[in-house]
Amino acid sequence: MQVFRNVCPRNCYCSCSILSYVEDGRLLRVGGDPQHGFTRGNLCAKGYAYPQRVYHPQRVIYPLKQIPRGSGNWERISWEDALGMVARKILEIKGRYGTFTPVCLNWQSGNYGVLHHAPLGFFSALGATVADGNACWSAGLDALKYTFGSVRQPDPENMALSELIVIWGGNPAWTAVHQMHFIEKARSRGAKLVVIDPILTATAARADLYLGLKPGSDGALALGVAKELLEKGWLDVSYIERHIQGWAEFKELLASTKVAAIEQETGLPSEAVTELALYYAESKPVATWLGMGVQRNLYGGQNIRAIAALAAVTGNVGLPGGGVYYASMEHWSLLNWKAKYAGESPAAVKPERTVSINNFAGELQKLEGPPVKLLWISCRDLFQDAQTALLGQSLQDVELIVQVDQFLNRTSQFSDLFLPATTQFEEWDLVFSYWHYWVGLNQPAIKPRGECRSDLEITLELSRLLNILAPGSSRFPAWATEEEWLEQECSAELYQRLGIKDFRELKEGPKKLDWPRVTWSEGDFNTPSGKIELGSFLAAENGLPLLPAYQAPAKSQPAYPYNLLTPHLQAGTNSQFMNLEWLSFGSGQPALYLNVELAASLKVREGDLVRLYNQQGEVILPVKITARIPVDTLLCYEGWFAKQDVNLNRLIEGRLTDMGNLETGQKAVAFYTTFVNLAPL
Ligand SMILES: Nc1nc2c(c(=O)[nH]1)N[C@H]1C(S)=C(S)[C@@H](COP(=O)(O)OP(=O)(O)OC[C@H]3O[C@@H](n4cnc5c(=O)[nH]c(N)nc54)[C@H](O)[C@@H]3O)O[C@H]1N2
Ligand SMILES: Nc1nc2c(c(=O)[nH]1)N[C@H]1C(S)=C(S)[C@@H](COP(=O)(O)OP(=O)(O)OC[C@H]3O[C@@H](n4cnc5c(=O)[nH]c(N)nc54)[C@H](O)[C@@H]3O)O[C@H]1N2
Ligand code: SF4
Ligand SMILES: [Mo]
Repeated sequence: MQVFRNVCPRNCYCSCSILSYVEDGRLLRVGGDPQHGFTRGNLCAKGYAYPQRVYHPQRVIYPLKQIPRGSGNWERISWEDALGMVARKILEIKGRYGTFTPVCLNWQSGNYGVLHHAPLGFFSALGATVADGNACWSAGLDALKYTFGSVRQPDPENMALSELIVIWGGNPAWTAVHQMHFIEKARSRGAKLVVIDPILTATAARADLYLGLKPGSDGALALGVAKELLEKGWLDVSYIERHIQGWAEFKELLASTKVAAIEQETGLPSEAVTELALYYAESKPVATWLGMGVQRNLYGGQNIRAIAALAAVTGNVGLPGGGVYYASMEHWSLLNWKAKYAGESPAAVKPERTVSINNFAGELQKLEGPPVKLLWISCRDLFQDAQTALLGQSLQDVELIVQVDQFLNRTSQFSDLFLPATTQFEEWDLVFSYWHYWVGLNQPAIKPRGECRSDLEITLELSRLLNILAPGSSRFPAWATEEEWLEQECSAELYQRLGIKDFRELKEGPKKLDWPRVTWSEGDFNTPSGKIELGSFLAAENGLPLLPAYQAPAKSQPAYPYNLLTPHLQAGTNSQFMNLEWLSFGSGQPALYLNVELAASLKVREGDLVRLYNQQGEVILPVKITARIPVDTLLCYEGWFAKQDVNLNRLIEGRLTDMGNLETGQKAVAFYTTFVNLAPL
């Protein structure tokens, strides 16, 4: 038996290091890697199920052509014919329109490995249209940028040093499983855990204090707590005086905040506000964790600003065990990003035209200039977007649709060509985390199955073909192998901070970057004023409130009285994994969760089918009854359930959040500001 090192490249906080056990060229099983200090020898259930994914009978291992589109009639085709068809089409389009902008890339979160950014580099350098924006976190990124100047968080392993951990709109017991170790470590020393979430999640179930507020009302709660602390004289005045800009205005904002309005907005009694204020007052350091759930609401950005303000005025920024956690991307700058920028600098390789990744179907129809005629889809299931009901109409005039993936998914109905991608066990790659500082390597533990190729290899071959047919048309570098690319990706500083001289040394185990464990300890904020900006002129210039003022979320209308929440599921990662037998437990089946009282009033029983609908469309789901959600809120986990597909996102209207364009080019979709009605069938 040989043992190889791999990393899980999913869009997941943990980026686990994997030990892959191979016999006779076959991946027998995988295990956690004890050398990875963050995951400490553990994976999640999805991670342990990888062998089933690699050898899944439905995994596509040869290029396929669908004749005609939408028929499900897939025929095998050679790589040469498939990529030849794409290259000729790209050039024909250029000839017809005089520009490559009718060629479009839609790429997102299927695989965040460094080399998987290659399609971005290739299509940007070509002068094509590239879908930009980000489904996860745009509003929150902007909110933190306005407040602190940069999105920067402490080492998440430091959470073990906290006295109080307050999680706002995150469910790490499912979505960041290994962080729970550091939370429990803190608790074993007496720390307390507070969870603020409309749903009594698996994380909330462990909390010392759980506040089940109304969706979108976090800002009201945070301001209410700050007001209470101010009135009791429990704020950190010395920290405020040294580090905060806009304190006088913020104080006025608190003065004008009415307790009755907080109760009304959050649905929480004033005692809950007092209780949370007491937790903040009695503990230091406090770690504040901003989950992504908070900012998937219309005014999610403003709510994040208010929560960050609370962390600041209580003096919980810049000290070990304290700080604001959301995301960590600054260490990604240690990579050269050659794949992402086609071997050039970010400034030199800008897409000719962009289209929002959010509401992609709707945005395609609004695009100015030549329409999209060729669409390349990689690492994406378009049914994860909002406005999915428009997809058929928006894609019908696209003359060639190419999809690169491991499985035929919902998007495949629109694809003409399907190109089979390798898994992380069949390729070289480096994977960085957007949460912790460990870096790991993917090395080919097994040969690619069938004719699978990595996104980089496919991109390289397409580039080569284009340059044969029309010399000079593609600027994408011709460094041939994945290993050559990785050599180009690693900067000297990266090696130095990892304490290695060559990326191949990571075969011996993942390494942790030498990177600051505490953030903002020097008070060196990156804002224009150099302080924490509770009053942000930059925000005001961008048409946002100067202060983290609370903006009430959209309210339900009589026709659609229920707020539908569609958060992330336990047994999958977005659209991935639910086609594996091993993972059809727990949240692994589509269901609509109804509050027990609502179910009684509607005379609906467990397992009954209901029709869930709004002005966008409808879906039919079996009911599960629960006491864990409020009576006017409905819950259905997002994801793709291969056996019983539900086009859930046709219900997502695609209203935009208040922020997001500063950091990711596009405002995010307010996925959780969705209202529906339901009718028993
Ligand atoms: N209703 C609702 N919708 C949501 C959300 C929500 O909370 N509610 N969350 C949103 C969020 S945060 C996100 S990040 C998006 C995620 O949605 P997407 O960006 O579409 O990401 P995934 O579903 O993770 O993966 C997409 C595809 O990538 C494929 N893939 C995996 N590895 C590779 C590879 O190496 N190469 C290629 N070419 N393909 C690969 C997978 O098989 C899968 O089909 O969904 C969003 N949609
Ligand atoms: N198992 C698993 N892990 C994952 C993923 C997955 O799909 N499955 N996806 C990965 C990706 S791409 C992402 S973006 C992250 C997302 O992971 P998380 O950060 O945990 O975010 P969400 O699942 O979107 O939402 C978390 C919680 O926010 C709550 N919420 C909704 N609206 C509000 C609100 O207004 N206020 C408050 N306080 N809470 C609210 C929801 O009820 C939900 O319980 O997880 C990553 N990890
Ligand atoms: S999905 Fe997340 S927790 Fe699970 S193996 Fe992958 S990185 Fe680890
Ligand atoms: Mo995400």
